[in-house]
Amino acid sequence: MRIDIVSIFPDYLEPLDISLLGTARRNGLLDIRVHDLRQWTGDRHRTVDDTPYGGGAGMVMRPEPWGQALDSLYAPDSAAARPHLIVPSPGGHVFTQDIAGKLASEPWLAFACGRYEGIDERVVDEATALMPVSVLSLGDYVLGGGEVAALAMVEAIARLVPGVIGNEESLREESHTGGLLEYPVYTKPPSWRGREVPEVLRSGNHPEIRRWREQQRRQRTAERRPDLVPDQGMVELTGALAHRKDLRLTSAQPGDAGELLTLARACWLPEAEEQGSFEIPALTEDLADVQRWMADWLTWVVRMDGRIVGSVRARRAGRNFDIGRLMVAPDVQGCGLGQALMQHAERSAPAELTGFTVFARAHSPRHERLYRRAGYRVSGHSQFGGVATVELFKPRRTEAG
Ligand code: JFB
Repeated sequence: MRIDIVSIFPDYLEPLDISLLGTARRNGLLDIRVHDLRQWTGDRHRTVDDTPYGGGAGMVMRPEPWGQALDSLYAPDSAAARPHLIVPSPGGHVFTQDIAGKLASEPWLAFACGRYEGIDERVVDEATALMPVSVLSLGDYVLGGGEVAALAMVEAIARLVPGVIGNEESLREESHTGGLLEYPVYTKPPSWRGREVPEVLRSGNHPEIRRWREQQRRQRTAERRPDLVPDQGMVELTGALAHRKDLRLTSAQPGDAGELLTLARACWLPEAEEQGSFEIPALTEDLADVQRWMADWLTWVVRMDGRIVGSVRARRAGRNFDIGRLMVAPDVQGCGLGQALMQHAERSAPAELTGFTVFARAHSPRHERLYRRAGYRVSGHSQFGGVATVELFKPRRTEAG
């Protein structure tokens, strides 16, 4: 594979002489050529930057030297092969292992490393007319220029080129990671500074070791990279909302407590006004209360654009499933989300339970309608902090009907 890298700091790319890639270069597996952009300037001061049109801070890389660089890489009138140009940019598509794998099968790559505020946009437009171009970002943080990104991308790509890594076995293992983080690794000594290597790894029990490593990978991924866990705890919404691809029903996570508290305030403050009393547990509790009860209840949340717009909790109470804290954000009320959450809670009841119970404020036509429609009937009356409440019950419909 040939790789051309253009930069105003060619020394920045010197690490490519070391270790794995250095060896591959010396073996002739990689033909990496680093170029100083300034050789393609025409003026006495070898200027590569100028002030931005439209104003604003910083400088922008002039297009002319980049044009010369492109022309020298790829003769516009020849039918010869052309490189795939990669432009590192904080505004690019995020570079992934998938992209690295695709680029590893290209015979020729070129990297345009910018500095300052970036390169005049017309350079990318011009290059796109001449060759395949990918504008790629290393990740969501700000670097000072494209060189470090090019180093990282070249290393990730080149190690996938057949022969660059001596031991192809390690590549095969990586490709089998299935979107999970790797398990923790240990070597000798078995005890170091009072810290022991996990017993299971020294047991010689290989099925057991495999299970332990899988479990570590899942636990690590959930904890460190929840974004990698596809649709974590994702549950199907049913009924009227089944088609709503923008609503995501999942189990609540401990980190949701704050948002649930906020939603509770938004949902129950109008209730308090209606009943003329703030004596509503859902309204008076604090964050620690929410965190405490979340540990004892099954709680589900529905998200829309990342924000929690609905929630319900439930737990076993004798032979019944006690369902409560049904909440729907004020701006999403009236579309059937409350019903859908009730249904979901009911479906989640353990098989041996025979009925569902909910508590509600008495004399609230809105609640009565919602629960009657869902099949609940008043089964008892009580007082809660001077407020009349009702208990509602619904027998579980058996499979037989
Ligand atoms: C890449 C760069 C700059 C504009 C320009 C050229 N993940 C990444 N963060 N930053 C870069 C990157 C990648 N890939 C990156 C090329 C250039 C940053 N700069 C500096 C900073 C902020 N906004 C110039």
